[in-house]
Parts: sequence; structure tokens; C-alpha cells
Amino acid sequence: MKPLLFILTKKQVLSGKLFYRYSNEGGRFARNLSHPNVGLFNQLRGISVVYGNLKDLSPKVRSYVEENVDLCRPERIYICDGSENENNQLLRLMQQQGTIVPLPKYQNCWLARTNPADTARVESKTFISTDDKSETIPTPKDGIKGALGNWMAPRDMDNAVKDRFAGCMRGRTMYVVPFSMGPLASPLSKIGIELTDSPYVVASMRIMTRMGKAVLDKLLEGAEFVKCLHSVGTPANRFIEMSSWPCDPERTIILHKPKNNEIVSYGSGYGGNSLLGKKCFALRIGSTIAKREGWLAEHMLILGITNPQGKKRYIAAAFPSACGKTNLAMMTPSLPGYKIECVGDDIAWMRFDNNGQLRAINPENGFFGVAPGTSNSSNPIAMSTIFKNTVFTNVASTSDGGVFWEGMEDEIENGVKITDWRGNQWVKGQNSAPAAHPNSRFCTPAAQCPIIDPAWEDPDGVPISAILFGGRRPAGVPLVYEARDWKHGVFIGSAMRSEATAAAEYKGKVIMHDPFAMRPFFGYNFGDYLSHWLSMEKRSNSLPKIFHVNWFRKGSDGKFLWPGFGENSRVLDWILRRLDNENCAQDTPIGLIPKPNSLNLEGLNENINLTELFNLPKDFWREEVFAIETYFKEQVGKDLPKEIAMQLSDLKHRVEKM
Ligand code: GTP
Ligand code: SPV
Ligand code: MN
Repeated sequence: MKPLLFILTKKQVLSGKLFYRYSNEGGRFARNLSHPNVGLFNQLRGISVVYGNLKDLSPKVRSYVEENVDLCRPERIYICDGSENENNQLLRLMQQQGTIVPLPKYQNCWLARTNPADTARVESKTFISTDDKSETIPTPKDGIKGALGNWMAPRDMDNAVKDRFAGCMRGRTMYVVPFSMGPLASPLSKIGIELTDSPYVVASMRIMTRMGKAVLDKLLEGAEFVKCLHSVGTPANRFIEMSSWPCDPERTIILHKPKNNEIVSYGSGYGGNSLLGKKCFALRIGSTIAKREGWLAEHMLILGITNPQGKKRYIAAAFPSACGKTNLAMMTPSLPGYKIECVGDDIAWMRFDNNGQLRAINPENGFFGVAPGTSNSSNPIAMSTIFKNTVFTNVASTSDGGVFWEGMEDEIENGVKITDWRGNQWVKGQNSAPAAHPNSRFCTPAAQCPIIDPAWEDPDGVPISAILFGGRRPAGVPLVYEARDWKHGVFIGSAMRSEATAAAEYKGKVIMHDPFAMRPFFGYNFGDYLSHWLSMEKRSNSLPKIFHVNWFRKGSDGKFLWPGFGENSRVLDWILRRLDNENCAQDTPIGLIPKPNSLNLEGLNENINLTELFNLPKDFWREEVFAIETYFKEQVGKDLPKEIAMQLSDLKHRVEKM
């Protein structure tokens, strides 16, 4: 065996794509990961703790680690403290393993190329496990497959875990990653422990969450935590196992047990599959905790916006994956006098305070943003955030030590050579495939964002004045419309649809139902989720106003009708004026749209076809109503709250009268 492996190793190293992983990881650890506590007395279940101190673990954390050491049989245990020193060790280790390469054009930036079979979330392999199936998903109509989440019986989950995890960390290190979702001092925050065998996950979690020693201290005081177990897996295919991006795509599975506040993820190192604080915790488990505790865990950006008169408000917005949250959260307004500040770009935890004011925190600490399309013209703020202390994944690289992706054509020096995300030479115009994977991402600290909001870490959260829903709708759906009231707003959220994107495994641009932009992220029955949203009405007499926006409508020429990005400030301006009760809206069957000339288009260089942008074709809306009706009937059935059924029937009547 050995010599054969050695030959493979050499070949892989020479080809520059793969690195033999087993070639004495322990030796590298001895060289790189020296720590005063290594020794016989720092062992757990007979396994050495090579970094960190066992006495820093609370009894509950310790027994969680023990349980999974017994299951996964790692070679060694590494208790993360979140320090600079630790991070440098891990970066060096990953460089040696070939998982990352440095990007010398920037400061402390790195590029990871994944296995091409592990590039996005896998929704079909994501499950929620509850005793009763109806706790997880509404009961679909006979013969119809449920599309509002996947359920698994607890016993099947236990078996799936045993099948995959028994001995899965042999020869590898188990990292114990303590992290907080939200600022440690905030009463709205929650703690997690991720056990993982991926140093890439550790380095990413350090950016995306508040990770390290302070969290262990809080746990020693008795704080509860969400259990997050992750392994990249040990595939039958030894070639993948030994590569720089081990993963097990065939057996990948992402499991949640809300009753135990528990997440188990196997086989993928990518994004939402492996950075378990994000979608698994902050949304799926988070939404179940939020339901119990009376708050909301949502797939929403949070931005602060100051108008030319100096009045500041905060807006939260739910758009499906890869539909513009990061861009809106960091927008550079084209309308003079406006200022936007960013609180978060992906997730909002929101609750009503004692005065009935909805307040939101961003539970994250970084941005895991879509790279393609990000440029100095579309999102200059992101561009000035991401070129230090950032891990890029599956973008292309340039011969001068930088990165490249579709949209950066004007931002690279003449004559530089491009290597695509798979590691092959790439020449514009000669390759039909894109240089960067469409779901390639930057993972960057939020604090580096030049327009990060001064209150972004406020323990009380920021007050939310408006909630936006939106999606990619090439036809029929106007640039903006306003809900008549809270119930209508909840209905609009429930009826959201959007074109599929590269953020998950769907192929093509099919229009999918994606209620609240949460379809892949509901932790419990969508019908109950709707009731929970409806119940918020009782908690406040100053509810946020709800709007729907669509930057993606196309004209008959197939081009976007609206320039988007910074020009979206014109839509926000109209929304803020509505919050001030300005009489600038007119009624339509679907909601309130801007009165003629009330959308401020001053200084806009392009000619905008407002008629097409706000046109409400009766045929289209009839079909839309039919699609929603069918969806509710087939997917939600008896779990649909009657208020939502009423909203739909009201819309249907109004559309018939169009
Ligand atoms: P996730 O991180 O997957 O949740 O995505 P997101 O919702 O944060 O989407 P993001 O802002 O990263 O945008 C995704 C893609 O949509 C990028 O390629 C953007 O360039 C593009 N995009 C964003 N805003 C606009 C817009 O206003 N108009 C147009 N035409 N494209 C946009
Ligand atoms: C999304 O898909 O909505 C993301 C990326 O934000 S991931 O973290 O992979 O879920
Ligand atoms: Mn997202």
C-alpha cells in the first residue's frame, strides 16, 4: 500500500492540484502546533489534547466532546481559543495540505479550491428530525412530494449518524470550536460548539462567528449550547480522501434535531453545509428556538438608512440565496444625500421589545458573500472590505497573486494570466465555462466593512421600521409594492417565488416557490411558521410596514428593466416616504405601488420604461394566483392558517376584477 500511496502523492504534488493528506499530519502538528499543555495529563478518552486545556471545558461540553471522540476516533483533539497564533498555525497547516494557497497581492488573503462535487448547499440531503413528521413539514396532498423541507425519523437519523461517523476522524484532528451567534454580551445571542475535522471550517468559523476562549468562559458559567458535529467524511474513493479537499459527496447528509438543539453534518466542507453556525444553527435550529421563545430567525439582511434630512431608520430584507442581500446591505446610494450602513447581509434575529418595537441583531460576524458580479461598479463597499484577512473559495486566480471572477474584467491588470476555479488555465473568450464557480464566495470579517453600522453589535439590536420581501422575477412582478397591512404582508412573504440560483443544487432558471426566502431553512412546519408570523400582530401596535421588491424584471429584449444596485436607493427612498405616511402610493389589486412621478428618477442616466416596470398583466397575475393556490393546496394543506387562505381568496377576487 505505502509505495503506491507515495507515487500518488508525488504525482498530485507535481500536478499542483492535490496534496497527500495522510503524509504524517502528526509530524506537521508536532512542528507547527506546539503548545505547553501537550502531555499525558491532557488526554480525553485516551486521545491527546494537542492544543488548549481540558479544564476550560464545562462539564457539559466535555461530555459532548467525549461522546463524539468515542464515535469518531480522531487522532488528536484541538481546543480552539480563537487567537491569532492559532489561526496562523491552521493557515500554515492548510497551506501544507494544499487546501489553501496564499494570495500575495493582498494582505492575509487565501484561496481554497474545493472538490468540484462540493460547491454549494445540498438541499435534497438536508433533513430535520422530529418524532412526528408533521412537526417538520406540512402534510402534502396525496401523491405529491413535500417541498417545504425533508423529514427523517429520529431512529433513522441515529442510524445515519452511526453509519457515517463511526471512526470517520481516524488519522485526523478533531477541532473543538466554541462560538457565539451574536455579540457575547447580547441577551439575544446563542452559543454553539462545533466539533469538526476541517481546519478550513475552523478558520471560516473564526471569521463568521465570535469564536474562541471567551465563549468557553461563558459556558463555564453554565450557558447552554447548540451541539454541532461536522466531518468532511471518509469516502470510499481514496483519491478524494487523500486530496486537498476531502469530502464524501455521495454520502453527504445534513441533519438537525430541534428537540436536542443538535446538528450533525457529514461529507461536505462547503459553506452552509459545514459552517454550522450559519444556516443550520442561525436559521433551522434558530427558527425552532425562536418559535418557542416568541421571536423570529430570518434569512434577512439588515441595513441602516439615513435620509437627506438626517433621519435614520433600519430595514430588514428577505431575498432568496444569491438574490441581492449582500449587495443591498452594502449599497452605495445613487440618490444624493442618502447614507446606507450595514448591520448584516444574510441573517436577522428579531424580537419585539417591551415597547412593541421590533429589534434585530445580526447573529453573524462576517460575510460569506457571492463573488461573481461583485465589482467596483456594482458593490464598491464589498470590494473595499474583502482584500484583507479573507478566505476566497472557488474563485479564479491571477498570475500576479490576486483573484478574478465574472464581473471583474475591468479590474485586473493587462497581461495577467488567469487560472480558473478548477486550477486550469483560462482565457477570456476562449473558454465557455466561467472562470469562477457561479457560487464562489468570499469569507470576510464584517468589522472590515467601511460602512459597518455603529450599532451593529448593540446588545439590544437595532429597531426595524420596514421589512422587504423580494426575489428574481423576470416577468409580471413590479419593481416595488406595499402590503396593505401585516396580514397581507405575511401573505406576500408566504407567496414568494424566485428563479433558482447557483447557491444550491438546482439546474436552470426555473421559478421556484421560496416563501420568506426560507424554504431551504425552515426548522419546523411552514404552516406553524405562518401562524407564528401572524401572531406577531398581537405583540405590537407599531408593526414594521411590509413591501415586496423586484430588481430583476426583464423587458421584451431580455434585458433587466431596472439598473439595480445603487439605483435601488430610489426604491428605498419611496419606501421611507411611505413610512412617513407620504401620500405617494396608489392602490392596485396586488398592493400599493408608487403614484405616477413619485419614484425619484432625477439624475438617472438611463431611460427607464416605467410602464413595463410597473405593468400588472391580468393573465400573469391569474396564473400567479393559480400557482400560489396550487402550491398551498399541494404543499401546505390543512396547515395553512385561515387568514392566509383569506388573503389569497381576496387577491384572487381583486385580480379577477382587473
Ligand atoms: P446569499 O449569500 O446566497 O444569500 O446571496 P445574496 O442574497 O446576498 O445575494 P448577493 O447580494 O450576493 O447577489 C447575488 C448576485 O445577484 C450577484 O451576482 C449580484 O451581482 C446580483 N445582484 C445583486 N443585486 C442586484 C441588482 O440590484 N440588480 C441586478 N441585476 N443584479 C443584482
Ligand atoms: C445561501 O445560500 O443563502 C448562503 C450561502 O448564504 S450558504 O452559507 O452556503 O448557505
Ligand atoms: Mn444566504
